[in-house]
Amino acid sequence: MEPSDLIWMNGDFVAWDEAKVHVLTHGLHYGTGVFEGIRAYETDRGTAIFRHTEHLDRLAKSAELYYMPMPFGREELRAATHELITRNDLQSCYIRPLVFRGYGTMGLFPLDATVDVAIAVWEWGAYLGDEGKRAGIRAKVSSWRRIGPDSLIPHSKASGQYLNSVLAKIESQKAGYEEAILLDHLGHVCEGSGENIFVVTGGEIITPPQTASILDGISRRSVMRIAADLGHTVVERDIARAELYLADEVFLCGTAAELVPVREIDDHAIGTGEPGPITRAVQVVYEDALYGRDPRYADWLDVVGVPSTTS
Ligand code: PPE
Repeated sequence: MEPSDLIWMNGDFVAWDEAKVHVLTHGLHYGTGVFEGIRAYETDRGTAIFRHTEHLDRLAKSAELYYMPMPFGREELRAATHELITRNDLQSCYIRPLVFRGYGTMGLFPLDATVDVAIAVWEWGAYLGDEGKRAGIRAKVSSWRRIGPDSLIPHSKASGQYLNSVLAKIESQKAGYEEAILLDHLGHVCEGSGENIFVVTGGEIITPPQTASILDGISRRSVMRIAADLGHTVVERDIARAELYLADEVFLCGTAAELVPVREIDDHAIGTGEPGPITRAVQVVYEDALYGRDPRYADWLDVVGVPSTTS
């Protein structure tokens, strides 16, 4: 993050230090924003954005769920992101588009407030550490339940909803663990504070279903496809808390975190206490897909500078 870097705001490229909002911005007070977390990797074909279309689709859906009209279309945001990465001279980066209710209206009825859009890009290392990706992390089941579908919208990647993740993350860090695992409103396993979760038992790969208040993760979908391509059975079903402790392997996945083995949960060693063979095998192919090394997943990459074929 250099002051010379640019940020895209409402159609303009502005200097990093000039990308400002008013203190009475609606989203700052009420969390009325939606966002995405996307990554671009250096590949043989050039800098490539992983599953860009799917992320931009989810951004639009997250906005729609909160009655927020998107002032820019998917193609405009895609082109802006390409130009931003090029102008900031980045070979790999994290990409953060944010759509939020802006300045000018206070109070809880937001439909008259403006909708602003910003995109920032920066270099962001391994979210749970390089060592975590290699050797696995220690996690704690949070005392905070994941937001329920009867109070907020788990399917929307909305800014205000992240207070839930923040509480869980603080609790786990203060207790000496690297990540929190949240249960859903019914007590079933849901996900990490910023990752989806997979459990491996008896050779079967299990992950919580859409009805378990998960974020419909794009890494999750990619991992499910890769695991199936490797010949594994992948099942979406509710998971009981004790199944975590009894599992042969557990891993988390998300854009920022990528694929991270979990070696211990609530002080129970998972399997042998080291990343298991299925986790490792899926992790290797997943990383190959991210870096464009596996031709089977070449169409998941949006190469920066290459025009869209969809419009
Ligand atoms: N659940 C939550 C709550 C979540 O925030 C993420 C992504 C996922 C699951 C995985 O979704 P996907 O990235 O589509 O596979 N979390 C983003 C934000 C992290 C942050 O600290 O900010 C991310 O990974 O970019």
